[in-house]
Amino acid sequence: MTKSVNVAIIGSGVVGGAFLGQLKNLKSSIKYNVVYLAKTSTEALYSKSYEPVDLSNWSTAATQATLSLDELVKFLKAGSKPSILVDNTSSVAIADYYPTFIKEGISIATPNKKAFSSDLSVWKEIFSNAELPHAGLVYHEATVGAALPLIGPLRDLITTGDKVEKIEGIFSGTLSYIFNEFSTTEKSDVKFSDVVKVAKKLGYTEPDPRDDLNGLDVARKVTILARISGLEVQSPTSFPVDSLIPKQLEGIQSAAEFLEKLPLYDDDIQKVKDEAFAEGKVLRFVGQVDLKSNKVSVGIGKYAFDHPFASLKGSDNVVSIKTERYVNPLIIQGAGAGAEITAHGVLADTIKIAERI
Ligand code: NHO
Repeated sequence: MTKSVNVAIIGSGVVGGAFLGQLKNLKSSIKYNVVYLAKTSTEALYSKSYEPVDLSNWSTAATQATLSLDELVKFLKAGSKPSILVDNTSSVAIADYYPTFIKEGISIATPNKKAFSSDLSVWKEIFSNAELPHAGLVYHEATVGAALPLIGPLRDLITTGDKVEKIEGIFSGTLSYIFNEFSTTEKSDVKFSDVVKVAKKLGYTEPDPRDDLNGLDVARKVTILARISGLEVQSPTSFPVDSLIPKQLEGIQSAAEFLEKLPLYDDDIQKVKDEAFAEGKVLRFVGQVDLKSNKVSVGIGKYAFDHPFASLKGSDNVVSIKTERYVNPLIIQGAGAGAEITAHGVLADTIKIAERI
């Protein structure tokens, strides 16, 4: 008999839309019944009889009001099949509900970093609930490097007894692009503010580039990797994070005014770049977890021209994991951003769950 699972999907934005496209074309021996699709926080597609949503016309089909999270748990539990919740939003409210879903036996696949990188108590509740009998499974590979294999391999190393010593990497596709263009192994006078503007124009930044430049996204990713490695990081603001937003521009209201004034501070970062260049080094925006000194940090680092971080291209991520076994660090590199790439990370997690439940 064909195995089948019920899937509830929340969010149909950049990643959610790509996820639905990939799920529609998935060739699998398991049948994925999308029994609930919340397109937005107010509109959903589902039927009381658990009739699967038609993925060929989800964007135009008539919707009804979304279920509350409590109602969604009840709806999924009353279905006759094991259930997977795919959260393709960045909602804190949904993230805060993960412990309940898991305790109720509903598994989760998500690229939403909020639950895993906010207060440590949420992390602990999620993973202690996951140990309960009949609990749901939790997969969140796409919360760190889009679909780059980071969380899975890291957990495998730790489960099999390896000890992580240091993780260091370029975790932001946006900041990877900005620094790869700004600080090169060839002498260049390209201005930081100009690179930020081009990155925005190419759609590499968040709508407000300050959400990339403040380093918080990287801090969240580093928090997740640190916690998996055994470091009890309280929150993504509990360790030093160097923001790239000049102090004097911190109080500015609009993104447009920020971009207009950013050139006034080009000389400061240019000086740091020139000093690094004179030492044969480039600047990169990195996150570090040092398990020997129990320190976590995010900020600008200097790397020799022949270091793997110096030759990065485009918006790629690169992560170096040094462990007792990997004396020469394990280097994982590749695209760390983009809708299709992120969506396939979430779908691969959904498949792993479906195979196990
Ligand atoms: P959108 O496009 O804003 O979509 C969110 C959708 O959720 C919207 O349709 C909204 O209406 C819906 N929604 C919100 N609350 C809801 C609720 N309560 N009920 C129902 N629907 C609700 O956001 P994205 O871009 O699709 O992102 C979705 C999640 O994936 C976020 O948690 C985000 O952090 C994560 N994510 C996105 C990307 C990406 O490519 N956009 C990446 C990683 C993770 O690797 C990607 C990347 O670019 C990383 C980063 N920018 C970098 O490294 O530079």
